[in-house]
Amino acid sequence: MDLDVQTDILEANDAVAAENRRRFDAAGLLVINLMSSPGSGKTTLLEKMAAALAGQLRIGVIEGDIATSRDADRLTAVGVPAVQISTGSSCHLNADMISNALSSLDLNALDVLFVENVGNLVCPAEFEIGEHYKVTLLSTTEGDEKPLKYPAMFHVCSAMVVNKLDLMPYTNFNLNEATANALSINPRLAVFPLSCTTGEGLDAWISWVTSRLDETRKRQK
Ligand SMILES: Nc1nc2c(ncn2[C@@H]2O[C@H](COP(=O)(O)OP(=O)(O)OP(=O)(O)O)[C@@H](O)[C@H]2O)c(=O)[nH]1
Ligand SMILES: [Mg+2]
Repeated sequence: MDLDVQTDILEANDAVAAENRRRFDAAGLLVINLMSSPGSGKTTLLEKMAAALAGQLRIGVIEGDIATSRDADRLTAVGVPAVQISTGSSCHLNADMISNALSSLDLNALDVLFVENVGNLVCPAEFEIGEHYKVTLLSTTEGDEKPLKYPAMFHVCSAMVVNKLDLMPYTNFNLNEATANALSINPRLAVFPLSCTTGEGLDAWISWVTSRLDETRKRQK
């Protein structure tokens, strides 16, 4: 019985996600769902991208948090149109929440919409929101075994950003081990080691995003 209820919830969510995707495609928009543990650096990465892409790509953000509008405020402060969803008790964003937030954004005025999901490596992986790509962040302070402990997250994503490379010398995090662990779950995962603090590795990540935009636009034609 419980299983049926869960299946119904996911099916209803998928139908709204498909409608969200139609809206994104009609607006010629690339949508990337960013997911990670709390504090891995999702909002910081968005701030860095906003600075790096200013004048080249128009980015917008939907922020999902249990409470506060602090992350949306951080992006608004650097000139990015940002909408905050406060989920209350929910540990993930769902397609309905995204659909409602879209009315606060001018989709035709954007090239890439990033959705920052609620910080955790579990439930956000289960819910489609209509995005084109799912991306996870793993930071060097979290442990290189995390892909093995939270396999669903790494399985559903197209890319993994390994953030906080600048802190690696002070931890026991092994980048090769983390990469091998993630690829053992998902061999197609693109891996981007970087540091939001020093800027090392940001270029490769940004070119992955711009390539996905080109590819998505071709499919949308
Ligand atoms: N040393 C270092 N600190 C970083 C880096 N990236 C982010 N931080 C710091 O990590 C902390 C958390 O970063 P956030 O960007 O708020 O993390 P988040 O994933 O958005 O967190 P939630 O929204 O709570 O899930 C902040 O103090 C950042 O300044 C990095 O590359 N190196
Ligand atoms: Mg954040």
